[in-house]
Amino acid sequence: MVQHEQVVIHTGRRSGLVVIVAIHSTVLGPAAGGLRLWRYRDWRDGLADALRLSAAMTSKFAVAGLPSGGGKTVVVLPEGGPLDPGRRDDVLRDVADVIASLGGKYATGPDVGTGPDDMALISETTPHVFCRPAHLGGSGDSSPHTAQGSLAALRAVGRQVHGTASMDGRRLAVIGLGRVGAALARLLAAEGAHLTVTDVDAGKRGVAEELGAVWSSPDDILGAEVDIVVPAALGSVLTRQNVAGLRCRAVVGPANNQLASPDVADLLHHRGILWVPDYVASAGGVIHAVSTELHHAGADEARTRVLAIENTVHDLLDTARRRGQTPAQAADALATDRLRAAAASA
Ligand code: PPY
Repeated sequence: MVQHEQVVIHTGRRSGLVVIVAIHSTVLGPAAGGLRLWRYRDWRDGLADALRLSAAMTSKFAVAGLPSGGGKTVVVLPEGGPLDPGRRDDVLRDVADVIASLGGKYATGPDVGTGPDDMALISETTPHVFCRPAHLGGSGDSSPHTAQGSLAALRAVGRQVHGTASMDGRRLAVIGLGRVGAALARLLAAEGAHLTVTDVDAGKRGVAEELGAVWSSPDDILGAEVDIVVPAALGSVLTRQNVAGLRCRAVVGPANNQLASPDVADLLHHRGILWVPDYVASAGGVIHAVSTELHHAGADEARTRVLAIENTVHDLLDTARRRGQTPAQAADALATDRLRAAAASA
């Protein structure tokens, strides 16, 4: 799956930073995928991230049944403190130039380190950008919808593992309290879930207190005795090594690229731990943005499409069980089928 149509590696003329746009596939339609501003030791690490994240976007759209392709943008930030605001604008304008040069083959959106205001700035240069603030005609912050979509995936898993979609009394460990993780933790707490939470930023302890959640350390939370572990932070949280220490029935959450390597899905399966592929559970944000901005769905219709993740996951788990596959294999097969069908009819 990791074979890309086009990858642009560009040094921004204003910022001097490396901008990488990876277009994995436009077989289903023009590519979309967020803009990640992140620190990497080497620009090649940023490239590796862009390649993996863009391939996951292709699968995300394919399984969601949306006619969009997979792409992603990564800006390699230098090590050190945060970008000052002037430098940030330079970076965003550099990114906007690259996107504009692609002529509509790829549109960006928010990802780790970016939000609606950044999208507004990019839209001064190119129309190929999702999730501008609502007052500028965009669909706004996608994170509440990503959280809703992950809750839908959790409900499908609840039905399968516990016989009920309700999160009331369910024990969950949420890893990461960024925009999506905190929104999801709030939804879960409101429904009566017992939460253990963590974040690399200890300043997020206040969120835990507010939700009546138990605070854990990022190192310990994977071993928490809970029903479901919910990855909601940066990728590669599940490794060959740490899967052995999990004490949960399932791992389901909105983080992208949760597995350090694809074979971790098999290790989880062998341990009897249900893993819903990240690109299925994290699709709520793009489903909402693309439905609203490209397909002109109203708020109710967009919400219905996000909540349909529950049925998508339910069907995937069902298919996997019938075929004796892991959910990852069933999801990959579904994505591959849809891409093949689209390529054949093109
Ligand atoms: C993702 O879902 O991983 C994204 O890249 C976010 C996103 C949201 C809206 C449009 C494009 C990308």
